Amino acid sequence: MARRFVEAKPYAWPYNGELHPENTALVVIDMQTDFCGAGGYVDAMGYNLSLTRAPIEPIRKVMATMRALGFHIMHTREGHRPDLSDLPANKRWRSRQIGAGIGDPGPCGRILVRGEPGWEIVPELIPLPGEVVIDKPGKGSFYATDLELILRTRRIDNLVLCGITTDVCVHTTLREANDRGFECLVLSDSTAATEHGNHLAALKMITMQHGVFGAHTDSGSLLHALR
Ligand code: C5J
Repeated sequence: MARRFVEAKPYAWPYNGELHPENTALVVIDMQTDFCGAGGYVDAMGYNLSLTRAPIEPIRKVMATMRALGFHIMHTREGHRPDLSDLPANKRWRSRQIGAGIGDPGPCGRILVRGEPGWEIVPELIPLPGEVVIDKPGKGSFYATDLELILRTRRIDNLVLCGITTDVCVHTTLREANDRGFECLVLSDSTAATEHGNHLAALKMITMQHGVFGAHTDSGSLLHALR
């Protein structure tokens, strides 16, 4: 098969040009109402929702194209069991200090609890039947989930990462994936942080050491390469 590269920083991605629907997954991280909807967790903390909502449209476009081309599409949701047995006490305590207690009631139901309205993926990015959805109790998508098993079983080498937030769940997942040998690309306009400076810093970190965690580009460059 012909080799194909995406223009990216700091190197044309993937490193070996082996970019195919069979070996590549789009991983859409935590695009839930709790992170980008009115009345959710991020809103309750007082952060600017326009930042975390900005990736919705670029992700929608990339997902539509990658679906049509037959790439693997995967979604993650951060959330806890209703009995909170998987919620570390320090995570709960910290969230309560900022007025958005995980497990406490809010306008979108109990914050970050599985099955509640706020925990659902936003309507624009609803998974299709059959797409993998990973429920995770932490920031990384590998910790305490079967994501790695699914990726290895499907022989997936490349991960295109997008979603919320650049500096927390996207970066944690990126680092977990990179250490496991997956070749990662972050879509810079399809991810956002609760502070724009953190978003920029998180992208810059990727480019150190000639791509210490992989590479980043925007959705337009990826779509151009897939044409
Ligand atoms: C956070 C996330 N920021 N999905 N979660 O708590 O990034």
